[in-house]
Amino acid sequence: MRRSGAGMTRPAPCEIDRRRLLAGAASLLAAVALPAERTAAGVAAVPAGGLSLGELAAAKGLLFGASFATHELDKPYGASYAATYAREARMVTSELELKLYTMRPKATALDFGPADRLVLFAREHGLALHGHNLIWNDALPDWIRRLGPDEAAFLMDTHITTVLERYRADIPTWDVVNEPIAPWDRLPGNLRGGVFYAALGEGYIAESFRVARRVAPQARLFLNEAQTESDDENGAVFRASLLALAKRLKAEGAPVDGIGLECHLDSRRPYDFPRFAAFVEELAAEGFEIAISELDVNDVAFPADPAERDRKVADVYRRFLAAVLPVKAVRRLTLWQIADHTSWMYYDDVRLHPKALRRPRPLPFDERFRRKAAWSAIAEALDAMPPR
Ligand code: 9MR
Repeated sequence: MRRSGAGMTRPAPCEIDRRRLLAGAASLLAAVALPAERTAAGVAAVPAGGLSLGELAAAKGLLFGASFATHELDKPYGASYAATYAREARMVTSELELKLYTMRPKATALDFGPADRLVLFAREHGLALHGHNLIWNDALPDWIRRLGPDEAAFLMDTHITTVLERYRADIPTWDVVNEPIAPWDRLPGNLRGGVFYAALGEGYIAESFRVARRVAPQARLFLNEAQTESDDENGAVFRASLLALAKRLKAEGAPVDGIGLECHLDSRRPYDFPRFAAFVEELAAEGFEIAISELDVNDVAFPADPAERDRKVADVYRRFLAAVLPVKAVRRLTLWQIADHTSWMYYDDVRLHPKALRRPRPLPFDERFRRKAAWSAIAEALDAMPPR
C-alpha cells in the first residue's frame, strides 16, 4: 500500500504472478481427484462435529464462502485445502482464474485452463461459484494496457461475451466491473483511469453491464468495490463516490443487480462499523443486493503474540459482522481465502519480507487448517444474525 494524495490509500499495482497458477488440462484430473494421503495433516486437520460456517449461514439464508485459487490444490497441503472448502463453504469466488491476465496472457492466447479447473472443483464439491471479475482497469497484461481506444472497447465486449458464453451455465453471479473508484487518478467521479476508461469514459461501466446482461440474462451482475469501510477520509471518499456512481448507473438503467463491498479490514485503520452498516443500508435502499465480497483482517498493527493477535482479529470479525449482518440486503459473505498461509497478504509478506519471524494471520483457519478464534467469532455472528 502506498499513500497518494489527501490520505488516499493506493494499493500497489497488482502483481501478475503466473507461477502461482498451475493451469491447464494436464493437471485438471489430478486436481479434482486429490488423494487424501497427500498431506500429513490430511482431511482430519479440520475438526469434525458441529455445523460449518457454510451451514450456519445457509440456515439464515446467507450464502457463505471464500475466494479460491486452484494453484493451492497442487501444494503439499492441497487435500486439506480442498477439504476445508468442501466442509466450510457453500460457494467459492475465483481469486485468479478469470482475471484478464490469466485468461489472456498474450494477444494470441486464450487460456481457459485455470477457470475450467475451478468449475470442475466446484461441481465436484457442490459449491456455488462467483465469477471475479470481467472488467478491471488493473491486473492487466501489458499488451492490453497498450491498446488504443477502439481496440480496448472491442476487447471489452469480446471478452465479456466469450467468458459468459462459456461459463454462464456454471457461474450464476459475476463481478462485471471491479474497483471502478480510484480517487488518486483525479478523474471525474473519482473513477479509476486505465485502458477501458480511456476508451469509453465512465460509459465503460454501463456498457460492460449491458453486454453481460445480453449474453447471460439469468446471471446476477455485481459492481465490486474496495476501501469503503474505514471511518476516515479515505473511507468517506470511497463511500460517497461509490454511492454516487451506483445512483448514476441506476438512473441510466444499467443492469446492475448488486454491489460487492470487499471489506479488507486493516488493524491500522479506524472503523465505526455501525456507521458503515448505515452506508450499506443506504446502498440497499437504492435497490441493490449487497455482498460482503472479500472479507479478511490485516493484523500488522496487532501484538506479536499469535494467540493475542488471533483474539484481536477475531474481535474485528465479531464487531464487523454484528453490525453488518443485520442488514437484510446482505445475501452473500465471502472471505478472501480461507487459511492464513493462502492469503494474498501472506504471499505479499513472504515476497517483501522473506526473513520475517512473524507472518499475517488474517483468516479463520491457520496454516494447518485448524479453526482459530476468528472461526468462532464468525460462527457466533452467523448464529446470532437475523434470517433473510
Ligand atoms: O488475492 C489476489 C492476489 O493473489 C492477486 O495477486 C491480485 C492481483 O490479481 O489480486 C488479489 O485479489 C484482489 C482482488 O482481485 C480485488 N480486490 C483486492 C484483492 C486483494 O488484493
